[in-house]
Amino acid sequence: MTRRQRSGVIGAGFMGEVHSRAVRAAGGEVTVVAAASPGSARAAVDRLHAGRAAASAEELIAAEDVDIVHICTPNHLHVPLALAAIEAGKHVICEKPLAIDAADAARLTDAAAAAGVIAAVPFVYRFYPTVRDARTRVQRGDAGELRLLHGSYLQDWLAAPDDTNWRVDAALGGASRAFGDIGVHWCDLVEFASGHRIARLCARVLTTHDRRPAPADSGTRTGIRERVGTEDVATVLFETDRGALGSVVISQITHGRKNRLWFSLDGSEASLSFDQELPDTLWVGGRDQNATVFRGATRASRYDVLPTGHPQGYQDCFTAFVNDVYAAVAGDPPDGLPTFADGRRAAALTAAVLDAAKTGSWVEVL
Ligand code: NAI
Ligand code: SOE
Repeated sequence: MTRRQRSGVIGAGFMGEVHSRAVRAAGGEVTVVAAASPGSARAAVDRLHAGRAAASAEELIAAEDVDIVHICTPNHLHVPLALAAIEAGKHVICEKPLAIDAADAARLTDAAAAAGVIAAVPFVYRFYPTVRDARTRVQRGDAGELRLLHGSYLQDWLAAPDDTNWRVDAALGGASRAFGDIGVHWCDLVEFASGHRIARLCARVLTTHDRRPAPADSGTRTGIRERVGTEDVATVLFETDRGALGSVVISQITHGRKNRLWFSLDGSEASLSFDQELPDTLWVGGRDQNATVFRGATRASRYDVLPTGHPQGYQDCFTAFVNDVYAAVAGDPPDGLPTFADGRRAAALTAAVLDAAKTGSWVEVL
């Protein structure tokens, strides 16, 4: 019998919990957890169903009973922790954004390749079966030639002036917030489903609240209102390497929209549209009739784990992602696994958006 994969989870917030549930559902075990302090790691052991707490992230990385290091911390810690894990010869799952600087993302990608470890980034929206269905339809030619790729990723959790989080602070989250935090998911998903690559873009960004309370994790006193250096909104116009046009609106201040990642791929024969808040269906638009296609109705994939009509969701995507990481570790990397190369691509897109917004020019995505 093969041994269960042993995961070590660094960071015990929203993602630490989601990763831990996914590890268990994928048949692995969380042997060790590390958090911001030894005390918060001990407090997280039961919540994450972990074997034990490590006193620090470094101790977890060095632990003999950790095969895969999951980095679920604020963004500024991703590079040093991922590098340490790679140097220790561990497989790594590092949360997005892989790095808050494009050069660092490239350095990490090269280091992982040189070490020969599995290095993945949870662009998990790829794991909705309806997204895979859209991708298959595009590859099969059902939509014809794609001409227009468009959509939005809208949230409202930072809509009020008193809303705050470590992501607001550029030193912890990166110089781009709305695009770097959620715009990268949209671009990854649309490039994945369409097969196109964003070749050049122009962009505008907007900061709607110029001061917000300092987040607790920033090391400054909570309650003090600090100047905000990161954007709440980004709009991007782009052209792809295969001649399509596109646009996307990214916002964290749109009242009523919680996690509305929506895209439409418009081709010469059909349009395909996906909404993350209603992920069990894919909309297929035709000249004479439209169809709402249920997940699993026409072609069940390995990602369909429940019968049609029993909704699958976000946590299922994470389970599928960890499952595929485990398959890659076992020597059989599945098609579509998001890797550090995809994290590097996201960092390049983020750098291009910031550059385009600053200069007001079209920017080539490197
Ligand atoms: P969070 O604020 O809920 O949790 C962050 C955790 O990191 C906290 O438990 C904090 O105590 C811990 N931490 C802080 N400093 C640490 C240190 N030095 N060592 C160990 N732990 C430390 O944040 P959340 O939402 O869980 O985000 C974490 C990461 O996951 C971010 O990079 C974010 O961009 C990414 N994320 C990705 C998602 C996806 O769909 N792939 C969804 C949500 C977040
Ligand atoms: C907050 O905007 C957040 O949790 C992002 O950090 C995630 O990447 C996104 O999947 C959901 O929203």
